[in-house]
Amino acid sequence: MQNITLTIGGMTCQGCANGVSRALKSVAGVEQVQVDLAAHRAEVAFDATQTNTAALIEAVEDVGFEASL
Ligand code: 9UX
Repeated sequence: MQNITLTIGGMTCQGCANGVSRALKSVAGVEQVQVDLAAHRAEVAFDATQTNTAALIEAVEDVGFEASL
């Protein structure tokens, strides 16, 4: 298991945070997601044999937000 904290850009309400959470959870191998709207961060725990940081960033960007490590 690997844990990362992404900085998320563009979240302005809890709906945005829920959307980011859903997008991350939809990635195969993601085990746990905690999105903090106020802190503009998402903590993600995932199986590194199934996915990687680049794929997680892409999943967030695909739903209209920015993500960086
Ligand atoms: Mo809230 Mo976010 O109404 O795109 S869901 S601003």
